[in-house]
Formats: sequence, C-alpha cells, structure tokens
Amino acid sequence: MEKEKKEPAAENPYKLLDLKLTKVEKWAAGIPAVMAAFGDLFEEGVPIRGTRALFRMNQMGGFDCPSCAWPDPDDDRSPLGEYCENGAKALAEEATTKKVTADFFKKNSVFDLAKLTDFEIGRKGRLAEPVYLPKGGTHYQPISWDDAFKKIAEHLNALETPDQAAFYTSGRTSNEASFLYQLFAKEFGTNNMPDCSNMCHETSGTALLPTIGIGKGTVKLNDFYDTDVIVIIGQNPGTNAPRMMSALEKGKKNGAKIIAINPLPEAGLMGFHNPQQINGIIGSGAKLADLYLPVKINGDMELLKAIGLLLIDFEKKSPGEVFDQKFIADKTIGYDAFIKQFDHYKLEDLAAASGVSQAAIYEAAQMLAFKKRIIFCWGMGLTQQPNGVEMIQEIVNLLLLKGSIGKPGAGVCPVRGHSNVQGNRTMMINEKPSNEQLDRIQKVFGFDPPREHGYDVVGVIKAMHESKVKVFFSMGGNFLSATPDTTFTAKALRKLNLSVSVSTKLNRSHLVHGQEALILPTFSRSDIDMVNGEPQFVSTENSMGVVQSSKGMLKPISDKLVNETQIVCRMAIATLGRRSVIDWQRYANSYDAVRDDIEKCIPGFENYNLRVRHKEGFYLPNAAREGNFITKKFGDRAPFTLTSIPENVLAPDEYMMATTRTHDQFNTTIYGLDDRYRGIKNERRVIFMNQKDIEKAGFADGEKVDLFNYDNGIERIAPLFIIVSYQIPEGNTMTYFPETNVLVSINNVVRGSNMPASKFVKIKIKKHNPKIYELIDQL
Ligand SMILES: Nc1nc2c(c(=O)[nH]1)N[C@H]1C(S)=C(S)[C@@H](COP(=O)(O)OP(=O)(O)OC[C@H]3O[C@@H](n4cnc5c(=O)[nH]c(N)nc54)[C@H](O)[C@@H]3O)O[C@H]1N2
Ligand SMILES: Nc1nc2c(c(=O)[nH]1)N[C@H]1C(S)=C(S)[C@@H](COP(=O)(O)OP(=O)(O)OC[C@H]3O[C@@H](n4cnc5c(=O)[nH]c(N)nc54)[C@H](O)[C@@H]3O)O[C@H]1N2
Ligand SMILES: [Mo]
Repeated sequence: MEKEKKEPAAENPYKLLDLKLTKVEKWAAGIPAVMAAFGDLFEEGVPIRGTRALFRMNQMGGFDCPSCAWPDPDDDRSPLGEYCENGAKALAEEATTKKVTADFFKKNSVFDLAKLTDFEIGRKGRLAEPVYLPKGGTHYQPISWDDAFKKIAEHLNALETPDQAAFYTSGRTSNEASFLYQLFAKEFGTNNMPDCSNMCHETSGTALLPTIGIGKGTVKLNDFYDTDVIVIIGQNPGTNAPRMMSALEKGKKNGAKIIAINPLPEAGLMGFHNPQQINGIIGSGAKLADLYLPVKINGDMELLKAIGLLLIDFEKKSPGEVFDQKFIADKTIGYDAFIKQFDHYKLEDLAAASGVSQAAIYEAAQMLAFKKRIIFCWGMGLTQQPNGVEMIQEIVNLLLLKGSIGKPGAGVCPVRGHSNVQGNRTMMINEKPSNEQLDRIQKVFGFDPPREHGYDVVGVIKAMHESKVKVFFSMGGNFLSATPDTTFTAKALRKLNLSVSVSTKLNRSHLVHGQEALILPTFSRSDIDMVNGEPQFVSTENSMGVVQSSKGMLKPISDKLVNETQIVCRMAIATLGRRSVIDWQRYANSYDAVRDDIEKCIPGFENYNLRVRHKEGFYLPNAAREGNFITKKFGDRAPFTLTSIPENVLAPDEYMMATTRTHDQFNTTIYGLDDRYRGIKNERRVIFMNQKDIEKAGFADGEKVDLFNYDNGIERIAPLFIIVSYQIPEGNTMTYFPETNVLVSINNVVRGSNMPASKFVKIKIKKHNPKIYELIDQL
C-alpha cells in the first residue's frame, strides 16, 4: 500500500475506484447531454439559481460562459441562450452554494486536504473568505483583506529585484482586470507574466505571427456556415467546444464536407444530436466527419506533407485548377522553394509514418483539390507536440497554395481554450511584450516599463527551482496541476517565500505552496459584481476576436469576496504607494475609466465604452482576415515555410503517450469521474492501448500497470493505471491530464513556443508492482 507521505501530496492519491466500461459513443450530445447539464445543477443543489443563470448565459446582455472561448452566433441566438452540457457543468461549479470558510480550514489541515482527489477537493464549494498560511503552519487561518495586501506588499518590496516576482494568469480574467494586472506588473518592474497560453496556444501564435502577420485565427463564425471543407485536426469539439458542433452542423447542412484527423475516433467528430433542437434530441442527428483519418500521435506532419504531395501532383495534371496561382503570385513568397522540397518525399513513406492509408490520404487530397474555401481548425493535439509550430506552418502552407486565407468561408481557426485567454493576450499579459506595446504604455502613463523579456511557464518553474523567483502570484488557475513534471514543480513551489492564489475554488495549488501562502477568494463570471452600489459589467474576447460585455447575475455566496479588478488596484496601492504614477483608486471606482485607458494603449479599442455596450459587441481588426498579410520580414506577403519531418524513434518497449481531457473535467477541475463518449465510467486512472500492443507486451485488457518516463536520465513514475483496449494506433497510448503530468519532463517542450509537449511523452509500461510506492518515496 501507499505509505503516508511526509509532505502534502502534489498528486492525486494513487487509488483505483471501480471502473465500468460502457459503449464508446459515435454521436455527441442529444438527450444524455441535456440530462447531464441539468443533473450537475441539481447535484450542486442549485437547480433554480443555476437554471435561471443558464438562461442568461451567452445571451446578448447576459454573461459570457466561463467554459470555452467558442463565439456566440452574431444573430440568430436560441431564446434559451447558447449553452452546452459542459457550459452548464462549469456554471454549476460556480453557482454552488457550498462554501469553504475559515472554519473549514480550521477543521482540515493542508496535509489532510492533500490526501483527497482533485474531484473531492473541487466538491468542497466556493472559497468564501481570505486565508493565510504562516511559515511552518499546518492550517490556513483567517486574515483581513487589508492585512493580506500588506503581506503581499511587504514580500514584494523586500525582493532584491522586481524580477524575483512572477505574476501568472489563467484565462478567465476579464479584459479590465487583465489590463490593470499587467500594468501593475510593469510598473512594479517585471515582465515575468507566465500565463496559461504558455501551455495552450502559444504554439499557434508563434506559428502564425511570422506567416500571416497575426497570432490569432482569421475565420468568423459565419465562415463555417458557408464553406466547402472544414478540417478538424488535433481537437475534440464534442467535449471541449460543444457549441462548435452547432456551427459544424449548420455548415454541413449548407454543403460543407468535414475531414477529422485524430488518433481517436472522438464521438464529437463523428456525429451530433443537437440538444437545442427537437429533431436533434429525438431525431437522427447529423453525421459529421465525411472522412476520418486515424493519424498516429505526432504523425500529422507526414500526413499534411502527403496531402501536399498529392495536391502538387493534381495541380500538375490540371494547371491552375488546384492552386490559386494569382493569390500565390500576389500575396505569397517562397513558392518555388516550397514546391521543390517535395521532390524528396515519397507518398509510401509519408503514409506509413503518418499511420494513415494511402487510399484515405488520396481521398482527403481529392476532397480539397478543387475547392477553394477551406477552414482548418486545430487544438492541443497539434500545439502540444514538439514540432507543433512547424505543423501549424504546414497547415498555413496548404491554405496558401489554395488561396484559402483571408476570404469568406476560408482560413485558420485555432480553437482557443479558456473563455478569455485571447483577451488576456490582447490586454498585453505576455512575458514577451513588443516594443510597440511598451512604447505606448510609456507614452500614456509616463513610466519606463521594463524591456527585458520575462519568464514563461516552463521558465518560471526552473527559476523558482533556482530560487531566482521568490514570490509567485496566480490570478486564477491551478499552476501545480496544470504544469508538467509535477514532482519537480512541487519542489519549485515549496521554495517560494510567498505564494498567492486568487481563486474561486479550492485546488491542489493551495496545498502545495510557498513558505507562506495566501488564498484570496474572488468573483466568478456569473456573480453580480457591485462597485459603489452599482452592478458592473466586464468584457472578454472570444476565439474569433469579438469583444463583448459580460454581466453576472448570481448573488455572490459571501460578502467577503473581492473582484479581480479591486484586488489588483489594492495590491498596487499597498505595494507601490506614492511610488506609483497611476491613480489606482480611480480604476477601482470605475471600469469605464479602465476601458478609457485600454483604448489609449491598444489599437482596435476606439470608442470602447460605447461599442462594448452594443449587445453583439465588436470585432477587433484582423488584417489577415481581410487578405492582408503584414509580416515583419516580408512586408505584405505571407511566406511559405520550409518545415521538416520529425524523426520519431521509440525503443521496442516504449510507447508514445498523449495526455487529454475527459468529458467530465475543465482542465484541472474535475466535474465527475466518467468519460461518457469514450465509454469510461467511474475511473480516471486508465491508459488506452491498442489490442495488438496489449497482446504483444503480454498484458491483458483491464490489467493494472505502472507508467514510467526516463527523459534526461530521470525516472518519473505514475503508478497504478488500468489498461483499456481501445481503437488507437499501434504504439500509441492516451491518458488523462493531470494524473500523468508527473511523467512530462520539464525539458520536453515545443520548439519555438517553449510549451510543454504534453501530447508527446515517451513512456514504458510495466505490470503494477505493489512496492512501487517505496520507489516513489525515494525520488
Ligand atoms: N469541457 C471542457 N471544455 C474545455 C476544456 C476542458 O477541459 N473541458 N479546456 C479548455 C481549454 S483550456 C482548451 S485549450 C481546450 C482544449 O481542447 P482540445 O484541443 O480538444 O484538447 P484535448 O482534449 O487536450 O485534446 C484534443 C485532441 O487531440 C487529440 N490528439 C492527441 N494527440 C494527437 C496527435 O498527435 N495528432 C492529432 N491530430 N490529434 C491528437 C486527442 O485525441 C484529442 O481528441 O478546451 C477548452 N474547453
Ligand atoms: N498534461 C497536460 N497538461 C496540460 C494540458 C494538457 O492537455 N495536458 N492542457 C494545458 C492547457 S491547454 C491549459 S489552458 C492549462 C490550464 O491551466 P490553468 O488555467 O492554470 O488551470 P485551470 O484548471 O483552468 O484552473 C482552475 C482554477 O481556476 C480558478 N478559477 C476558476 N474561475 C476563476 C475566475 O473566474 N477567477 C479566478 N481568479 N479564478 C478562477 C479555480 O480556483 C480553479 O481551481 O493546463 C495545461 N496543462
Ligand atoms: Mo488551454
């Protein structure tokens, strides 16, 4: 058995529940989704409070769903609001009336709380008052807000340099709070602003900025309704962006074809019963993917190159009909060198390495060959690969050949994660702010912002380890569990002088903390945000660059919550005092004042206060969307990028593992223990394997195993998983995040974006050894 740990556990307890296998679904949503949505509201004991809120979610003038960043239709919204099962679960998490009070912490030590699973920790309810853990303390204790800000200020002001502090952001923070937060960090004197983008779509931005001139997607929602082909690669919309399914359904109705590229035949790629339409609930629903390509993990580059090779061949046979030669001549650069590169490739080799049959690749190429309106959507399946930047650039290459960017019904669509992660970046939360951005800050506010780039997520973990960062402030998120190499990261966090978490719910990052720690409870998106007796609205930016207002409607569960905007202002006043050139109190009193200054600093926000009050919000400028590719290096042309084929070698006893989300979680928040579409009930410690691999290795379906990673000569262990025989390519395995983050080396990163390559983890699998826990203790 697992031994009693010396320190609060940084990982979920190693215990199995009672796995039941159910049918693997071929359709997403429908009746079970509606039931699950309302079921969660009932489970949280908030059927009326929650249902009322559900009807205001994603309604014009309502509040923005806290779940994903998929946009709402510009017009034509369902009178019930646009919601989905997982949006309802996210809301139930927020709307719960269960509370975590100071009394709760008095009864439960940090050590004991860490013995719970993430699922159990999340069930405890909303954080209701600020608490503080003194050096050597075992229990969090109450603290007043004023004293909390004093503590933060003391620690920050005691640092030798401002760069010994770091300010993390998860992607739910509003534009207004984000802007103030980065402004504070810059005035304090550091660009150490790691954020969840560093684990999410940094790879997309890194790939797109130098090729199309903007690090964001180019399509609008309406483009999905009128297009020829939609390619969905490395993304699971049925679970992670369920409202995207309505757009896919509508596109299909209007004649679009869908190609899905994924090692797993995800239910949400195969079919959809629209839960918001009667015929979707009871009728036959819509078949989604016209073609499913079961690519190997990280086989996408070869697959994309194989499609490119065939398209070049088709173009040779029907000149001018496959490629858009005028677009290539007018808008791009590097075509000849790009085409020449393909002389070295053979279809057989590419197909074999991708894991997809030549016939299927041929079919994909044919579906694309004579069409000009093509949309490519992608998610973490590409961005969390070591060569993710190059793979996305290869997608851009294909779209440039076809003239398929910057026109209606065509373009790139990186499907963002957190509901305001894109807005956070627009508000300049970025460890690498551009000189233009810093110049504007300097001009508007009159102080000299630091110019040196700061730490990103991987960088800050290493810096904490080396005691170069001593104060860590988290605006939302669950840093310990979201980041790689859990054991290494836990050690890093424990070295801090002070860790501060602004949070809505209890999570593991509160339990693995700095020598002193603060938990500051805040509002969620659905809460009414009163300032000076007036309910306020904030604004967010969705995956397609639309800025919209969001106004909460639920009474906060406690009068001891402070909203994120006020938290930043009060921290700034306490820390900077008279050193500051900014009137923080003015911002604390008025969000309009914040928006006025955002307008002065960030292009595209002209008349912000006026336009944000329009019900449908407004689009931010996006030159690439209009067909103008303004790149630093090539002026007004989009370059073709020469990319390379990865060399993937696995030892005979090695497997490739991707970590993914279940249908019952939002990142590290675990809503439930099922993964309904994939046929998993009541267990998270499972590993999906191909039946042939199971037999070859002498394992059995249902057998208990331990997982190991040996990157950089270090043994990393994730004990006690159950093998589930699954339709997945040979040599590939899939497990759930965050349970297997312990296996992801801190040095296993994406080239160019420095993101953890959490979908490219080499593992070994051994029969479960009951003595494994002793080994872990020695690590
Ligand atoms: N309900 C819910 N909604 C969410 C989230 C959530 O946790 N729960 N998280 C939010 C966030 S922050 C984000 S970033 C998004 C994430 O949404 P997604 O991008 O969908 O994230 P994942 O579930 O990690 O994995 C995506 C897919 O990648 C596939 N994949 C793995 N390896 C490869 C590969 O090598 N090639 C290809 N082609 N595919 C591969 C997996 O099979 C899986 O289907 O969702 C957001 N929305
Ligand atoms: N192995 C592996 N690791 C991954 C991934 C993966 O696919 N595989 N995905 C990565 C991705 S895409 C992402 S985005 C990161 C996510 O990393 P994070 O954003 O750090 O993690 P979350 O789980 O979304 O954060 C949940 C916590 O946020 C707090 N919270 C929720 N709403 C609010 C709010 O409105 N305000 C405030 N202040 N706090 C709030 C709650 O306390 C909750 O416990 O994880 C990454 N890690
Ligand atoms: Mo994400």
